[in-house]
Amino acid sequence: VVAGKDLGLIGLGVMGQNLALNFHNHGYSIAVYNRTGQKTKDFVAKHSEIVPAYTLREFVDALSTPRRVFLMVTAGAAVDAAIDNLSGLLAHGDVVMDGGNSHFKDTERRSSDLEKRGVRYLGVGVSGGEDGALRGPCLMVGGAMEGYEHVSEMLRAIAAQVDGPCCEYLGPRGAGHYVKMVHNGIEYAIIQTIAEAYDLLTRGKKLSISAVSKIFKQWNDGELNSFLMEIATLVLKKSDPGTGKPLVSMILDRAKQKGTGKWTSQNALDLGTPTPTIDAAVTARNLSALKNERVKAAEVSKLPRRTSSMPNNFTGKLAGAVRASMIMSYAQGFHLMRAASVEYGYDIPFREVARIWKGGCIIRAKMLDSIYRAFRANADLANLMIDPEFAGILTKLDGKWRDTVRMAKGSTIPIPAINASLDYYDGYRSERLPANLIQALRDLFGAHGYERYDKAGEFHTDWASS
Ligand code: NBP
Repeated sequence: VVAGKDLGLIGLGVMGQNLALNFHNHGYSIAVYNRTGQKTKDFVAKHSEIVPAYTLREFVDALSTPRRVFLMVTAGAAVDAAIDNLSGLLAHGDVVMDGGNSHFKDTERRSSDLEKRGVRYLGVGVSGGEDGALRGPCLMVGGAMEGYEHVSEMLRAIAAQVDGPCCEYLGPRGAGHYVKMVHNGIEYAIIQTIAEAYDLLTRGKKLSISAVSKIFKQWNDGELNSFLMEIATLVLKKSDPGTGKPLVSMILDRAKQKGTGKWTSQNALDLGTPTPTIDAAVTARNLSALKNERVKAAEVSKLPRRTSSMPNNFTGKLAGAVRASMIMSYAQGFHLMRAASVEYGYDIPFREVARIWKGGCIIRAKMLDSIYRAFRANADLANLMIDPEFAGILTKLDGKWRDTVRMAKGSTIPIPAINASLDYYDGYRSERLPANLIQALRDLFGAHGYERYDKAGEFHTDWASS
């Protein structure tokens, strides 16, 4: 009798191939299937220890039962197609994992469909890109707990290891994909913040790109230590073989996106939770995409001559502003997850989210140690900025942050993320905001009523009468 394979993986794209190798390298036997059979042939020609299947029947028959199936296909219709083709071949108790960047609501729908047929479904957020997939990704798992128990050992084995495996069960149904979505929203916000720092240092302070790379390297050796800062230093160091110029200076300033940042902002609006730095980052990408319009507008409406020059101590101030904006990015992401945890009944363990984000994923950063401590001290922390450690850090950064925003405004260089972060910080800590006037205006034109400080209940005024 030939023993069934430990795991079956469907989808031999960039991520799927590397995950299959990662499972294999950790001692698990693997069968693979890909819609286009040639890709399977090419893959197993290089990796003969992995078992190919050319039909889904062959694939499911190759697996030990209850089966473990990992889908790594393009998010959206491809996941539904793969599940449709597979589900008739599965048995009660089998576990299906979706490792793609699926929208959490799709995962909710698929898990309820498959649970009805006795198949346990897990939405597994995978972060770390192709390198992470091979060497150790961060795995954010949501779905049926019984399903997780059947696969947790192998998922924890292939995950990055930083203070334990960077893999955790984060709640039922779409919880894992939800956390992955927010991870990507934070990623958008931090990338935008780093891009603004680069802009202020090159166009504002007129430093060379290689000088900025060195500054980023210093930052990365300190409190700003993070994967994104590290790769920013590498990117800025790279020269273009054709022109000899820094490669980044030859790259069109028009950013693309796959939508996970937008999903985060859309969901934050649905839940009524402010995520202004993430929203600003999504909007900045949309604005960058309007390259042709920007070029025309720059001809018609010239930006005023820059009046302020950046002082000598600007770089130190900017480091403070970048750190603060990064803290705000995490603060908004965790604040949003807290709202979602209640709204969708996920009961997300925030401390564990901070822990598993320390390794394998794109937003791994030194400050996650402090975030972990904050949620260990208070599992129900409303916002990172009221954690005593972060409150102290932000108080120290306040002056540098504000000076950076002021100087950027004088220089006409847009800093939507750093600016939105500061307004968020100030707004969240404002005991009083001008929403009293908003309430009064709504009551005047729409009789929407208002509440008062001195009396309980809803009030309405005939504003026109004297
Ligand atoms: P690729 O584009 O490299 O591969 C896509 C895979 O999906 C191929 O194996 C393709 O099969 C398969 N597929 C498609 Br398309 N339609 C299918 C269908 N109807 N039925 C079955 N299989 C189908 O993608 P990737 O970069 O490996 O990403 C896979 C997932 O992982 C995505 O959801 C992505 O968002 C997510 N992700 C990617 C990264 C990253 O850094 N790239 C990181 C984290 C998460 P074929 O060979 O027959 O076309």
